[in-house]
Amino acid sequence: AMLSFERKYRVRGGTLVGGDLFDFWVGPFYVGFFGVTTFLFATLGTALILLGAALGPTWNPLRISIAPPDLSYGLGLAPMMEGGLWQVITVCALGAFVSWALRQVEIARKLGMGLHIPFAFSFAVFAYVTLVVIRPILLGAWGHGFPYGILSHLDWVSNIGYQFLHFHYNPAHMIAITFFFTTCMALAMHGSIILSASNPPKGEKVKGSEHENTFFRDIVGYSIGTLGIHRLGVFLAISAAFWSAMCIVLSGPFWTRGWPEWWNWWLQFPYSFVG
Ligand code: BCL
Ligand code: UQ1
Repeated sequence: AMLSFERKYRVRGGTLVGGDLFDFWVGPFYVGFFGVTTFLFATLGTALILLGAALGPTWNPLRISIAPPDLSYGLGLAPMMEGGLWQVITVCALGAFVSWALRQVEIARKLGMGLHIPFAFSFAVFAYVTLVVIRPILLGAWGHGFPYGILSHLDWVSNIGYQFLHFHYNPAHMIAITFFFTTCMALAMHGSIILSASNPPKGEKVKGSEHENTFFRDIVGYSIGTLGIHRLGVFLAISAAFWSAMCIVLSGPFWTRGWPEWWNWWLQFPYSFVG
């Protein structure tokens, strides 16, 4: 069944590719040219992961892993069972993520909305592209991508981390983590203020933005406002993904020693703040 407002918004147009050809819905889902390409890339990619699992040594979901080619293949194509599967799956993933972003663009255009959602999602895609395309190209081998598997990708993160001795000293990693944590704090504050304003004690009226503003002014002397908190939230979240991409692209292509050593400039500063 269609919700009462859904019919009103099932309007033609806004498409980037295909004109009216794919401008229709299947159940609640808008299709569009990029709905078709998302579906095809995602289905093929998933099927190839299952194929890789079937040809691999285990069906244990934690242990299934599809590895990139050996470093000796450089930036060339590898045989299917030697990392070629990983290469095709990566193309499928990129195709699906980019298609998804473009489907967001088409729906936003159809509804006469801003492009904030595809803009923000692009930063997550950019972080993935940095891991499996940009950094491997800068280092000269697809083998620098991460393996597709639950435990195997954790092992990759750990190994790359220790290659740089102590990844916590990577300044961009510090910034990324700070943005992730601040994003959580901002959403916890926002979610809880909205729920508290809309759930007054029995018999009292629901509270609005003046109460929300007053709460934050009383407790921290400042309220960013009901529109402002959403601007802050999207900025924090986008920054988390952006600085994640920075922290890993720096590691190898632009800094090859341990990250603790990067701080030598600070330890050798000619004066001290603490005597
Ligand atoms: Mg670290 C990376 C936090 C300790 C080594 N580390 C990261 C970052 C993040 C982080 C900043 C990963 C997020 C990211 O990239 O998002 N690390 C972090 C924290 C600690 C930490 C909080 C901690 O100790 C408290 N890290 C360590 C230790 C090192 C270490 C010290 C290991 C020993 N860390 C590394 C290495 C890396 C990180 C190496 C990285 O490579 C990684 C990073 O920065 O990567 C960029 C970005 C988001 C994405 C990439 C996701 C993209 C999603 C795509 C677009 C869509 C997927 C759709 C999906 C398939 C569909 C699902 C369908 C469902 C049905 C819905
Ligand atoms: C806030 O000031 C505000 O405006 C009233 C919100 O909107 C409902 C919020 O959700 C939050 C969390 C704040 C407080 C934010 C800061 C940076 C003080």
